[in-house]
Amino acid sequence: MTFKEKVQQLFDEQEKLIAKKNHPISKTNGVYQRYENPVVTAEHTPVFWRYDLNEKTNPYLMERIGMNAALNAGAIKLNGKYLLVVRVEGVDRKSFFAVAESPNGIDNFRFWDYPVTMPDDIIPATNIYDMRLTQHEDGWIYGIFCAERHDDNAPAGDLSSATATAAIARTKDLKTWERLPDLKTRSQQRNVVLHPEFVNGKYALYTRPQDGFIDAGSGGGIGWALIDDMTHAEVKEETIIEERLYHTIKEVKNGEGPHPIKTPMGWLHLAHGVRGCAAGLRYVLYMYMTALDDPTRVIARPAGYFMAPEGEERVGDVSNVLFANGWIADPDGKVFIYYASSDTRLHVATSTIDQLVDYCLNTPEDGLTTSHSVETIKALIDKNIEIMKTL
Ligand code: M1P
Repeated sequence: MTFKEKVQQLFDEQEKLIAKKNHPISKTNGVYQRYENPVVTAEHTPVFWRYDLNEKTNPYLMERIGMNAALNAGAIKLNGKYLLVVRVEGVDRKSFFAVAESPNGIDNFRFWDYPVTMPDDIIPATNIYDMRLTQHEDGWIYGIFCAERHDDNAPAGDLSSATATAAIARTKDLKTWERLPDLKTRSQQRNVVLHPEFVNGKYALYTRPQDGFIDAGSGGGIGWALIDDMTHAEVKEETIIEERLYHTIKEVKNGEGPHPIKTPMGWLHLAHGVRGCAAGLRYVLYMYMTALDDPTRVIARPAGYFMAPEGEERVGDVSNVLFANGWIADPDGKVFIYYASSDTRLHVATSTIDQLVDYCLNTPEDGLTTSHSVETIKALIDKNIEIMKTL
């Protein structure tokens, strides 16, 4: 094969991958629908990001810049297109943002030609990732993401200790970004999300206070803070609205996913919960709802997880993880949930606002003990035994 033919083959294979139709899998639990193929993987990143296509400088047609994973994406619909701000991680372990665009939200995701140039003019970070996008009623699209830096207070020789802060940028088109100062808080923060509306005339943030880079420690769960000015954002007061609890799926940590969706019945929230087990940490997705007139008041807490890793989703760079920081609600009520599995690849699941509200309002709460769980199951059996007689 000539060099030119080999290059053509690379492009052809990638085109086949991108154009592959994505079909719903036959199994569903009535709440959401999974799809056969991941929507974005490292292989979806353009060939011309990875290969030097000049025969003179790359006679063996080697991949010069490897991509390791494509995961945790913020999501937004703009001008009729489904857009993901994907966390792409290179083989050098650095994550960066890149926009992938699809006409239908479930397949044909194609990266824009260049990754995002995120201004680094405030305090440079070593690594950035996991952007939550919010089209705020002030007219800007905000991206809040984690900025990771080495912890210079760590003992000499400790090259692993790091700090996590919430970095903030805003844009109108996902192309040009204005970087704003990182969020000022007393503790480290990850999983910070901007609520789409003003509350009492202020910006409102979902926070996730944590003692260390990994350890939530005394951080009690998902917090809430009102902010005067996003250009100098500072958390002066933070209240926990969605707690971590013993022997639940969110015992070790939790964190807000994308910003909540407004429905006539309340705000729909998607979050992740983490528990420890012999295999390490297990990350699952869960949902809750808050009141329309007071987004800090939880009105529905369905027990347990909404989605957990299944099949190939269980295995990857960080196995046993589902993580979501992007979803899109269409005007007809269809909801596209973009979730990453095992910090490796990105998938979509679809549902509707009606189904998700029904799930939240009618799934029993976690009674927090085995006895309560058994009583809840027995109540359903009693009801069903009567129904089954009529079938
Ligand atoms: O590895 C799983 C996830 O771990 C972190 O999430 P959290 O801050 O809730 O522990 C993040 O690094 C996230 O990117 C990653 O997917």
